[in-house]
Amino acid sequence: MKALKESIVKLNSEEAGKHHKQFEQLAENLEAEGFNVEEITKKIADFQVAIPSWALGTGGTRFGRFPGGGEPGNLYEKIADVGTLHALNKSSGAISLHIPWDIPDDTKAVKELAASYDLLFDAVNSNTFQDQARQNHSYKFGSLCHTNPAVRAKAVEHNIEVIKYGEALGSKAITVWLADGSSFPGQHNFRKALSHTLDSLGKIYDEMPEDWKMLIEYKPFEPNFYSTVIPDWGTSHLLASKLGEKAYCLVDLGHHLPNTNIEQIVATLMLEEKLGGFHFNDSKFADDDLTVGALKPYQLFLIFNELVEGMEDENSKNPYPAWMIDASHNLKDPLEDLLQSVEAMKLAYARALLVDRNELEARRAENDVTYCQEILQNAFRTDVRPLLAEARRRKEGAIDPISAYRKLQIREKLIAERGTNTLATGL
Ligand SMILES: [Mn+2]
Repeated sequence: MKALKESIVKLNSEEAGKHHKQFEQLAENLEAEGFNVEEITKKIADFQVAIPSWALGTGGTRFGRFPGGGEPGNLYEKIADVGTLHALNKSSGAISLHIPWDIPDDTKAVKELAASYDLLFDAVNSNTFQDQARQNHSYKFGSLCHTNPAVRAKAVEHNIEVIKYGEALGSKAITVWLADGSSFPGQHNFRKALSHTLDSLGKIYDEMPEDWKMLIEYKPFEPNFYSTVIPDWGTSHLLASKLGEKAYCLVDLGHHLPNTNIEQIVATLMLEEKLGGFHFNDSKFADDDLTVGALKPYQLFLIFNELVEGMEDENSKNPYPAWMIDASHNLKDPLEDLLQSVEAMKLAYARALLVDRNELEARRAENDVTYCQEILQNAFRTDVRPLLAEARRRKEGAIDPISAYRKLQIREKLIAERGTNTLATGL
């Protein structure tokens, strides 16, 4: 890791001249518009996104999987990969574990290794959407909602076990995503399915440490195609409200029907102080799990605009949300893809910081619709890449992470070390 850091600093010195010119120009323009460039650069530098342990290998589709070489074969190698990302972009300082794909067999060693890369453990994720080997009760027809109390008890027990793993690593939240639902009309008693789910979540909630959060994810369809037990933010909010103050909603960008106004959902949940977490990805048709910002960067900006508005509201008690990437890709090098995703999020965040909120409110009060749009689009159209590069450079991250990744031949080195036939656990 020390060698990687030195190589990055060396590459930066080669690119410094061009970078400084671009940064100085942008900083001058922004200062002239009244922005505090130092403050904004610091906010960008502090922004951290959790990397999920399942995103470090090549993703598959239901038709097949084409793994690349040098994939991490165990949790220790996954942590090393997140460490590499963090060294390059200085914004991937946390890892989100999925249990049971990545069970920490030796929590002390896992924690120490993560700390050596300056990584924390973010929310842990349970899995009741697959049966594990030798499982005595099947989740085929649901987990926390199941008609059979023994299956529900098994799913509750699994979630409590995930919390225990998380506690040992220093996590502070559990994310619950359920595949529970029905694929045919008549299959579910909707009222019973929801009330069983609430009851099961309550049992998990009661086992959470005092300083933990439960993040409840929603999704309108898939893998079930007629109904899901938690289809939308309203149902997630209903459950979180009934469970108590440690339960929050989690928004996954891919878990909405086409054209849903996600930024408005963000605003509503923050107003209610119930937005606990965020899963970032992008999509064209459904839960495509494509690289963040690959298709709809303006929507991403509008979402960050609401997030920044909520986060900067001093009267709001909404916690600082847990950010995580939730993407799975089958074509690109997973590490390059993650660098692109984190970059897209930071671009949207930085642009949202350039929205003049006082001016926007003043124009809104006058119903100056044209100028309201101008304010947002001026921020969106600002090329903030030099700000991001400067934030990274100051922390000895790479001015250009993708270019550094290629120049330093990181994938080639991983293949030499791990071989071409490795297969990461996950989907
Ligand atoms: Mn998700």
